[in-house]
Amino acid sequence: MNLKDYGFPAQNYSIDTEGTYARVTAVHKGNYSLVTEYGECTAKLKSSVYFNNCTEEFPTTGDFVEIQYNTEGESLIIKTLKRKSKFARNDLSGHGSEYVKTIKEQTVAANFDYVFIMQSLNHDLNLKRLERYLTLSWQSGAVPVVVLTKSDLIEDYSAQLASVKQIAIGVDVHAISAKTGYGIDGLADYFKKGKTVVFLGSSGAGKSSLVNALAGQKVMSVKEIREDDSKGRHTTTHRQLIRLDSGVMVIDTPGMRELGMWNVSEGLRESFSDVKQFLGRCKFSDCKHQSEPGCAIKMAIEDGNLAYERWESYLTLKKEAAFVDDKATYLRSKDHQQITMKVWERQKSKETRRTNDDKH
Ligand SMILES: Nc1nc2c(ncn2[C@@H]2O[C@H](COP(=O)(O)OP(=O)(O)OP(=O)(O)O)[C@@H](O)[C@H]2O)c(=O)[nH]1
Ligand SMILES: [Mg+2]
Repeated sequence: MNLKDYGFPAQNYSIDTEGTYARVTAVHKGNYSLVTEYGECTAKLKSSVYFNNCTEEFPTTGDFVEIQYNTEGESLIIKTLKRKSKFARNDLSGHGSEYVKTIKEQTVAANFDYVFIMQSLNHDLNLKRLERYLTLSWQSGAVPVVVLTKSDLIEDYSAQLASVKQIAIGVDVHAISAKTGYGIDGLADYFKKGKTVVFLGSSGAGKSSLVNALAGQKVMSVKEIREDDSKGRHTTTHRQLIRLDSGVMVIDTPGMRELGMWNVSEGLRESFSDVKQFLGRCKFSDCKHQSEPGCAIKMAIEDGNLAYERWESYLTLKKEAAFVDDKATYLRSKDHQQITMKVWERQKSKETRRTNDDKH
């Protein structure tokens, strides 16, 4: 097997490396599934690199890594290679009321060329959620594409399409049906050999169904959505990189319940370019965009050049991102302090043991 077939940019890496290069196809609680030039294998992280020194970023699905290949058992991951893109969110799921605890970056996938933001045209369509996806996707370093699924269920979806196009500025929007195959040919430009596409969206949006339609066979499980509220059943439970016969890699992901902002300065600039064009144009440079005279934002809204909802969304996401950034910095320093304390404690108990041994 040649790792280049999995999108490995071999020209950027030395062939004299002591280790072997690999791509992460799935992560299962500390166990990594990889593809290497020798075929598929499983691996764990090398503790001295990932846990003791905390120098490397934890690998995620889609990452290229360097490993110590073991022909007889589990290999060891020794380095996470530089990413060309990553989708990171603040993982708010499963936390209590104390907001400070909810600051946790989750890197969903890495090294992809396109992010397919998937929402179904019937019950799942949600513009506020779409704005979140677009902001995080622009930040990822790859190109976002909106894919509206289940077109076969709606006779006329022109209104939905128009409202999505209004907020997905500079982004291609496609309506498709995995069931009938409608619109799938229109995605051909993204599915070029060697490219990687990550599928994101709520449970039940039809991500795995599109994987299967592209593969021409069942590679991922698909389950009916709940009839009472049309919610998905969280069928896909881990992120999986699949190489299609066409030489394209697809990363299927579980439906995400929460989509908290992380570092999104670039993402906000791109996804809210309609808002950004008015910023900095106010009469006063320190304008708070409240009741000051000559406020360009206020005038744009009054003149109908900017939708109020867009301004509101922009403020909400910006505020959330600033809060997260603040807390993340705080928690990082706290983590560092805790690690230092643990090392000291370990050293101290070692010294105490040695002193006691000397006494006996
Ligand atoms: N009518 C119709 N149903 C579809 C289409 N695509 C998916 N479905 C149905 O939607 C349901 C959920 O599809 P999945 O592909 O499992 O959705 P998913 O996004 O992978 O969901 P999770 O794995 O839970 O995140 C299944 O019952 C599919 O048959 C479509 O184009 N048309
Ligand atoms: Mg799925």
